[in-house]
Amino acid sequence: MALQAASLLPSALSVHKEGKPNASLKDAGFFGVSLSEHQKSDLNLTARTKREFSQGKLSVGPIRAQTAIATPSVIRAAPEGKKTLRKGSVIVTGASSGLGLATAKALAETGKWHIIMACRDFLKAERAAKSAGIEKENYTVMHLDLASFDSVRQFVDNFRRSGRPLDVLVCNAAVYLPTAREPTFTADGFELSVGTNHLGHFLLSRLLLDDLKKSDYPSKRLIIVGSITGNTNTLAGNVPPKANLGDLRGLAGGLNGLNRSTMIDGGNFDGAKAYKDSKVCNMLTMQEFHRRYHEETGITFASLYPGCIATTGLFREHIPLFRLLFPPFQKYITKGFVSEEESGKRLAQVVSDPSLTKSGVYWSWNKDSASFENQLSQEASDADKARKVWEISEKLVGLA
Ligand code: NDP
Ligand code: PMR
Repeated sequence: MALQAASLLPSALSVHKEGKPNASLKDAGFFGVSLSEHQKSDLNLTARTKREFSQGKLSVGPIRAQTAIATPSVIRAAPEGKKTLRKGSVIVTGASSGLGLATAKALAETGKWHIIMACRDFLKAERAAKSAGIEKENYTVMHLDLASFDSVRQFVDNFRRSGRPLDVLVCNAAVYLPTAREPTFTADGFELSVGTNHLGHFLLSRLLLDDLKKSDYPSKRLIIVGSITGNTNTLAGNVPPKANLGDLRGLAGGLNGLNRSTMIDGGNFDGAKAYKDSKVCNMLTMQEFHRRYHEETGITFASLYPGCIATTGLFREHIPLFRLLFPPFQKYITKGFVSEEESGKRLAQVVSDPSLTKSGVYWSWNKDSASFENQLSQEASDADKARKVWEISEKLVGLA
């Protein structure tokens, strides 16, 4: 157990790569929090009743992947005169693996959704869709590299040219670089984790908001995947290095590492912290969208923590020992583990469940896999910070 605990600690708690110490103990405060206390506060909240998805029969024939076809308007008269609903059209970023792929699969299996898999590696995504058994008429792969604003704009153009409506956008893709000693950068010169996870998605969702507004689907949604590790009101969020955006001086400085810091709070580069900070930005952005646009557009804005999906590619940059021990640690010790399949069902619920239409919510699931509205940490629910992150981000992505 001593070995397990040590090897599961983050870089700040002495992770070794190639035999070299990575960093020293910075903060051991989280050891004071008992797991049962945490689980009580994080998992035992009111369970929402899951209702059956009941949107009626489909009226649209198969749509071939890669083809540009205008989708018919939402309600059509079926031959027998009943009103039926067309397939929903959902973009999922990072659908080539993990949560994104599992969500695409879960949605495709309902037969009610056409999934646009927005991925940086076209062939990987095609292969992933095939091996997950997603039927060809239920998905289209479109190229999107969130680490390049040009690519984001190009994706939006291509998507519009496809003639498909946009009913739901899921900002899911992310990178996590816990062992990086030096920062790496996006095409536009921003630290890679915040640049991809937050800024790329910020530009994408701002540009696609107009498309969502035009949708005539009964429930239009914009979902940005968050995480427990960005929330310092949880045990997981207290594992160092903790998320902290500070006064946003690094973000305002452009995160370029030349004359400015690569970290949002202006501190020294730390890959694990950069990821957690990016998740705080994701959760703040969702709330700022809600405040600015929910009433006017009727769009549901939501975020979620899908559970600890300890087997995904997110941990590919971590040391092998971590990748080996992390799943059993989460399964048997924290009990926060969820399978990719289960996490996909959860996100698919946020996409399509008629009972999850409330906007501005950060969804989580309890032990019985029932969804509930979770509490965000103080920082992740700070309205003033959300506005500032929004205003700085729109300058950085060239929208202001
Ligand atoms: P994966 O690594 O399996 O999936 C991440 C996806 O993002 C991959 O498809 C990856 O593409 C894609 N991606 C990475 N960079 C880019 C880019 N520049 N442009 C386009 N796509 C990109 O990880 P998960 O499935 O675990 O992560 C999905 C989401 O879930 C993330 O937002 C993560 O923060 C969140 N999450 C995960 C948890 C977990 O325990 N795993 C817990 C809480 C939240 P490629 O396949 O080409 O690498
Ligand atoms: Mg965590 C209930 C306790 C709990 C939960 C639900 C998670 C989820 N983690 C918990 C506890 C702990 N973790 C404890 C006590 C430790 C110290 C041994 C610990 C360590 C740890 C590390 C080193 N945990 C991690 C890491 C990572 O590198 C992961 C990370 O932070 O990625 C950013 C991680 C995670 N723990 C989680 C979840 C969901 C992650 C994945 C991160 C995410 O996507 O947000």
